[in-house]
Amino acid sequence: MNTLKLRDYTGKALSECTILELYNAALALTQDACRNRGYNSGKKKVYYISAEFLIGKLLSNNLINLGIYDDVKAELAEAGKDITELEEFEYEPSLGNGGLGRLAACFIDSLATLGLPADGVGLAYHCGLFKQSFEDRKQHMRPDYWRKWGMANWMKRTDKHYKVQCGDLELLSTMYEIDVTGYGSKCGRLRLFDLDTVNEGLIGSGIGFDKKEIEKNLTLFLYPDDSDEDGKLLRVYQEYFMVSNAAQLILDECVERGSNLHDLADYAAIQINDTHPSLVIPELVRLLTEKGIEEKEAYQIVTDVCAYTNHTILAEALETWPKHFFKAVVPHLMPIIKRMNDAVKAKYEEPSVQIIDEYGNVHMAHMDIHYSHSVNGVARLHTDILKETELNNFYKLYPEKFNNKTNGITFRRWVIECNPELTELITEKIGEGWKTDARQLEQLIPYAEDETFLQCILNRKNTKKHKFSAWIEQYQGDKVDPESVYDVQIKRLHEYKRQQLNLLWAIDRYLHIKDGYRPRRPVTVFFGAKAAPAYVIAKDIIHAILAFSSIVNNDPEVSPYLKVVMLRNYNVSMAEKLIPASDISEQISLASKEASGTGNMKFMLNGAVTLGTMDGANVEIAELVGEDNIFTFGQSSEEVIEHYKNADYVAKNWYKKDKRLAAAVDFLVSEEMLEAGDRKLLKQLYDELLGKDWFMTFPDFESYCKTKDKALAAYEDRMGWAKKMAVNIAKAGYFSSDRTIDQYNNDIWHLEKDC
Ligand code: CBF
Repeated sequence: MNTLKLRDYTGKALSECTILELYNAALALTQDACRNRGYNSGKKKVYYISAEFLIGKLLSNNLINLGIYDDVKAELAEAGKDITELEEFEYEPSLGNGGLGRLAACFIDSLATLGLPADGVGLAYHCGLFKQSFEDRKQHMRPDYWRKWGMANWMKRTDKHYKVQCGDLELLSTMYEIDVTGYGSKCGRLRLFDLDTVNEGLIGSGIGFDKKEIEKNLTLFLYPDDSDEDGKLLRVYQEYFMVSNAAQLILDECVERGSNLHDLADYAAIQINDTHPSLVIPELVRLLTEKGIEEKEAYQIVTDVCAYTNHTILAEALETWPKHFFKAVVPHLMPIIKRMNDAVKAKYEEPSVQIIDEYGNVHMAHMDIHYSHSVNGVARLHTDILKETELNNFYKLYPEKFNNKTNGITFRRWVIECNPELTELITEKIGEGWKTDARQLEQLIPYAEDETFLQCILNRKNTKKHKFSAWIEQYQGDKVDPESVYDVQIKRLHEYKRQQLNLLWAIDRYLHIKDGYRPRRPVTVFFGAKAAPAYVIAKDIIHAILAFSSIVNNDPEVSPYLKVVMLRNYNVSMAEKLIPASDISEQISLASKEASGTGNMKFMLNGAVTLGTMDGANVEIAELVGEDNIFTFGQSSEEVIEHYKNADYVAKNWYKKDKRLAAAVDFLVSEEMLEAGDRKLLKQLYDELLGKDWFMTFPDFESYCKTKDKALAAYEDRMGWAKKMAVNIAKAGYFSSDRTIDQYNNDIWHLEKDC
């Protein structure tokens, strides 16, 4: 029973409190409730090391997990206060960027919920990614000072400090902790390291700062601009700082729990989330040998402890650092990495599997694979591609290490919290069980034939669409018709995700409407995306979307039928508002390139229907819902891989033979666009598409347009559409991160549950 009352934390009547006082009181209450629950513990613990934890706002999620949301809401209501005011007041932590970071956040929620002893380990960025605004229809970036108002109070400063030596530079860390509440369970922890000397005053205009001043800049930003050498070096400093702290913490804690270090694998599992934490491997070898363990044995211990998750096949994200970077930042690790490389070389001659290549570059993923006991991909197709193509030479050496762990999402945040309307409807039909056992959602299947239920689903979607429409108008002034189809693509801006394909469709529709076509129902195309600071074409795509939206939205002939909305500063909180309101989930990456996607799962769970390629986890979604309940199009991953192998794709040929496509592409540099936008940027994008189109937008254009037309037509059969929604919701249970984490535990970590 909850005995904690908000008024005990305010010192005065709630009705007299400011919003900040109420917020801080709710935060303190949450922390006490968490302490009362206690923390999952046990002999063996998993340390999930990640450069990102995109945790989203914390208050409501924590209150829900702790089972006290309704009590706090009622107490506030009694005092004439509305809990949504606190929710809106809360500032979203900026500790992550995209899918990988959001996945890490879902995982720590599930780890706590399942009673598994676990820590997330990362960095306490001051400004995280950046805050996006649009000026002159271009992306502008400002520091995101998220540790303000009450937010910093979520991070408890501890008295743990570690020395981290980087060449001549000695850094002293401080560890912070954020409680991670599980749903009806004990809690876990997110442990974030910072440097007291970091100085936000170093930030100049935009997000610029002196990249050489490591003591002052180390944890200012997540993924600082690495377009120059100093930026790249800074990333290596960050990565080493993160893992050295993690390694020291792990060894300390394991010894405290009784490990003699030879048996470290009985006390710790380390999950290396992508290659950013890979240096934990040589760092652990270094620390173990310092403590008297033979280097050869240290290799084995580290291999038994570490497991590596690959999140992408894109070369740019498979980190490779020149040897001289390591000599500058971690000279003491270089001899270890060299000896680890020699050990590999002695066993395997094949050049493509070496850790250090012939040019002296260190391949982080290669080190991970040789010195971990598990290598997993994040969706079935992705893992197959790793095994058969990208990492085939490694798979041949270590078939037993490779395994798949299809991603998942926490249903607490992605439906219970963000869509209480749908949650209530589901619970009314099938009871509470699905909240802890997501597979029970399947019990909804019979209701997909029940017209009353289907009407309820439509009504609740409608409520969410109206709410979002009101919110977006207030937030950025866009007027959106709730009767329009909400067609939504929200994710990082990357050419492989192909926001440009969606834009070309919108241009094509615009041209049709100008030609006199009058669609039966309007469509609103929503884009939400940040482009990495140094990613020029991604920024050009944002610019083209903004320029085009200004043309469409201001054209009285077109805007009753088509609107394009580019959301400013897209983040987790916005996704929580928009996903429940969405009709069509755009998952249109070039087949083979999206490792999994997790947005696709969130949309499905909230009754949006996927329009997507057979890529990443879309493949598994398609299998689960059946072809009547998803719209798929485009080249298969096999075809795409074949084209890359043969290097036979020529964009211009597609442009020449498809008039509709050519008209849409040409519109990018039309008079209207050049008036609305910047000639250089638009021309740059046009040239990129015609001259390269590396992610093969053109070959998929025709089938995309046809399939989208089919989806829009299907939308008009409201009962038919509601049935698709119901099946998607009912089949979403597989994508609970509780299932994913259970699989990690059963196959890789082998922890005992503390419950
Ligand atoms: O596995 C989580 C996600 O990671 C990425 O975002 C990544 O950063 N590599 C991938 O792009 C997604 O496909 C994947 O879902």
